Amino acid sequence: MRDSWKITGETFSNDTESIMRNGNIYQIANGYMGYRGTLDEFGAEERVAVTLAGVFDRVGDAWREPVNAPNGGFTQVIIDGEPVSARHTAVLRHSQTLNLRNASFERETVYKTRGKTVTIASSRFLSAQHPNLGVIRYSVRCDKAADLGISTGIDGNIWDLNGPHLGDLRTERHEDILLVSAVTSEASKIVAVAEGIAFGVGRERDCDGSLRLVEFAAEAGKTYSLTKFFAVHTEFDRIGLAAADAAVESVRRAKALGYDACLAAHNDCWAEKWRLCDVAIEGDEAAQQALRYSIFQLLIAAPIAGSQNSISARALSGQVYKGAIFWDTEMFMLPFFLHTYPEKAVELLRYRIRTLDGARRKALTEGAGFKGAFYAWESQETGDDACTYFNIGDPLTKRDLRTHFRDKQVHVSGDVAIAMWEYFKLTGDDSLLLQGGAEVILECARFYYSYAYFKKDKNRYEILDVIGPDEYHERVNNNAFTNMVAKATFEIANATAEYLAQNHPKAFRALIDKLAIAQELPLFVDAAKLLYVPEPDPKTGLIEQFEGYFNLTDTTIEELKAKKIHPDEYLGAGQGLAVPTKVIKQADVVMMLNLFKDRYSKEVKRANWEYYEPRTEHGSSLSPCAYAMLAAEFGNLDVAYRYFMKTAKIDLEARYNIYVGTTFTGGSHPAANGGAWMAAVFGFGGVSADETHVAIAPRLYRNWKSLRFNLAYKGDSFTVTVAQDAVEITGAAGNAAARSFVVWGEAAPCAPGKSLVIKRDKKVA
Ligand code: IFM
Repeated sequence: MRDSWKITGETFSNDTESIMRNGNIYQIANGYMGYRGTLDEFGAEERVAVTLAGVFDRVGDAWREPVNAPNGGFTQVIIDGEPVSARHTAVLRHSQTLNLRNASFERETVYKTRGKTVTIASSRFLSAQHPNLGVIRYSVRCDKAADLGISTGIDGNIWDLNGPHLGDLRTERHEDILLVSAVTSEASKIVAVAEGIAFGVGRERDCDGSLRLVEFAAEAGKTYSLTKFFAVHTEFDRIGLAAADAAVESVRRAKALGYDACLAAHNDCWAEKWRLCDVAIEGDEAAQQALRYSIFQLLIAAPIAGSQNSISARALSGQVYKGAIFWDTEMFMLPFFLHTYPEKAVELLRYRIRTLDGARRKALTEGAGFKGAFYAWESQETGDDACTYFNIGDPLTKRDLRTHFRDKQVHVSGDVAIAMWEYFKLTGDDSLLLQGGAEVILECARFYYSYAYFKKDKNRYEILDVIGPDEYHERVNNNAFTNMVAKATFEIANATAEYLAQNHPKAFRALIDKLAIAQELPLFVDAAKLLYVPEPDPKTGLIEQFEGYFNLTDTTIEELKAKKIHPDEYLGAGQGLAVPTKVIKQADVVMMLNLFKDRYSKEVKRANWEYYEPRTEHGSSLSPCAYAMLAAEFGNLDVAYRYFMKTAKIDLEARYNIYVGTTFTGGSHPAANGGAWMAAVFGFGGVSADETHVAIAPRLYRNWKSLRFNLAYKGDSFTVTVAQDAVEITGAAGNAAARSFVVWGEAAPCAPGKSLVIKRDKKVA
């Protein structure tokens, strides 16, 4: 039977690509750092990485990307003088497990070497309580007596995509604690890693600076266990102590506490995360495991408290996509946090507030220059855009292709504004608005007003020369998604102004003065009314993705792909094969219909789903969840399930292209993970919430007996269990007030500490 809390692999594949994909599947992280799912004895060649959240560096003209720290988790056994590694020692058996319950990674490998059988086992976790800390328990057993050496310490040989980011590596010893400190190339800031072990056996000597060698005569059949603590601190951490001292101190403290205490505290944190965020699917173990794994991916990447960091497009699995934050976060990941773990949603949103100045700089300097906040397509720690104008390499010519992701994908500002407002609507907490959120919203509206074009003869505003979510069609006019997002931004700006004027008049006046925006507010009201959004055709219900889309060549995805000359060839940009055709990269109109679901009828949703689905290549991992959610909404549950499983399994099975053009893109896909949660809860669970109530209109997949999830709403928490013919809602005892639920159209207020069951025939029990 499948254990949906564990991901287990029973073989070791000794090829670089499998090692790379497993590194993603089995990664652990704690919001501060990620540690790829590689074996203890592996190094840079096997793409070991300890990737640091929010710490960026640039070398020369290469792409800026997150910094990988020296690997404090390194350990290798040496038997009778020979180093043991799964790469070049005979592996008799191997298994590795990722425990989702507490984000720990275990491996056990049985080797045959020099006529002896050696078993190596280890278990590692990155503390959820003390995010700078990693803890490993490592053991070795040999069936015959042998001279064993354990080489353990900090591996300073780092895998980088565009490095080396760390220079001037220095090793020190602080009594029994090893310390490696290094300096980043761009900001000259210190990254320090300390490591200490608890192992009562053998003689210890330095072998290679940052590694120590413990030698002993091993008895036949006896297991020797070592505990290892490592800590990473950097000058980017904003703490009082110097990074090196802090790292040594963290290790010293953890050693004094011991493995069990560190693990117990870590486990408690994880128990709380799952209490808040788990979703249980009864009757479908494959779906259960895939969904839990997706949720796990979001939880390990979630920023640590107070960091004001966000989650990048490949989370903490490495340096892919420059470690940058895209619209992925607001549109695909944030809903999960907002509905289950709002304190993490706050960090994600604070990141956008923190980087508002970068968005302002981008507005001023991009193209002819605009006003307000033009959020970066690829945002790093300052909010300035990390995306280059030639962002994809052509594998055929090896030349970089001009892409317009950076200068024309303007919907990101509206995505941010919508996210900011969603937080306010669903939590009722206006503190974020007052602490910069309202400023973000007004500046985004200001940006769109300066970008929009007023077409006098049609008496409407238009948004010209953009890229919508579908990146294969660049520089298009009146993209439905973009226009709708811009319109919503104006509406939200107006609502924000109205809310603040009524409820916080002093703060409102101060903000208006600070931004000198008073004259512009009436223009936003006008724009909200007069901004053109392509309407569904009255006969077919179809919405044209952008002007002229319906005139493009109709072809199938298969026909198009058959024309490729190189497997990694990019289908968009300039002369890309998809450019003259109706083939789209990812959900675009369908994405809009999900985001603005209340504004369109079921018939329109179905018609557009059916039209765009065969034309969507799903060349982005963001795409399948949008098709899953919409199909669930209009009742095509089998198809919805297929797309749900596609999004939920992408990282579990690591089935994705690892090159786009010449760019390495292998890593995890937190947007798809967020999409899996949305497809389950919004799609099959039929949940949609606004400032007045939570609506639940379930359409459970036929193989599911029930779907149970938690919802955070207005500061209160609820557990919802959806069965085929009934919904049960339980309000936590500590809830502040009764909250309005509407189930299958029937009002069902849920009071603190109470449960209610609503039957499909609308009887409330
Ligand atoms: O944000 C996405 C985009 O929509 C498609 N290309 C990859 C980006 C990062 O996931």
